[in-house]
Amino acid sequence: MDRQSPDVAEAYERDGFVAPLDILTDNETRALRDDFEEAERILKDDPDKLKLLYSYPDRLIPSFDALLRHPKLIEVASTVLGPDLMVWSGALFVKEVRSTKIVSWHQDLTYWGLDDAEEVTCWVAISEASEQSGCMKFVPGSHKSRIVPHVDTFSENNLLSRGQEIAVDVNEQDAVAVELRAGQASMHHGHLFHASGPNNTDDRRIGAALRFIKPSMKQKNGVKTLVALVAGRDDFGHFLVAPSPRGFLNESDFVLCQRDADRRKQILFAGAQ
Ligand SMILES: O=C(O)CCC(=O)C(=O)O
Repeated sequence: MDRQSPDVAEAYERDGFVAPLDILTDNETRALRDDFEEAERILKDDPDKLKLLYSYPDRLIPSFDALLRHPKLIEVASTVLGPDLMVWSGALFVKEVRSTKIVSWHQDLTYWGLDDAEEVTCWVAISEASEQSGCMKFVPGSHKSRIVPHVDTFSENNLLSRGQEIAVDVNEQDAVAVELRAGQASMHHGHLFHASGPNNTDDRRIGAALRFIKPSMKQKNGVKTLVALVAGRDDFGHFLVAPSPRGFLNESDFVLCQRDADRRKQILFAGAQ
């Protein structure tokens, strides 16, 4: 889809998602993947730092910080949220070669502790996301329901933090598989029902889930989580605005990320058994 088309806003309003959006060149996509896989190699014997890398690639690798500010992403996110944009999280969802890992049906905003729904995810394919490799599936129009009840499964096979899943029936027949070539993106609403299946291919399926929010949002418990201010201004001071990474895998950036991860744990696991 042409990202400049007025249809973007219309399709988003109607379906709760828009895809595919052409965002990155092959070279830009390759450079991001190379940087991420180089960082993985460097951290392979340090599980704590590796975990932070998956959650905070944008705070630890300069090219991922630049991705949040990519003019094409800013343009599509602004279509929905306006000119002032923060990124609340830029975590990676990685499904290894022939991995059985899945993501169960859920609505993103269920457990993030935010006070409003002024949020949109731009999910950028760093490698191909096909039905075979476990691309996301969306239920068009489901964003119009408010948050429905979820149950925690804590299943080992689920990439979500609590293995949370929607407790009401989701009709798989209604779902649309959103296939993306590497470098393309989808955007989806924080109330949209979505899920993804296993990776049955010989390549890793790597996606960066960029959570754009309006600076007027806040955490309901008053905690200031770490965000990036990527366009316009912050007139509210509800979040801790992160500096750009001080280098590639900089030690003080790890400290910043670990502090934020500790704060977020209290939010993401609130009420869990
Ligand atoms: O990467 C996936 O398969 C799921 C990602 C997801 O649920 C999300 O970005 O909201």
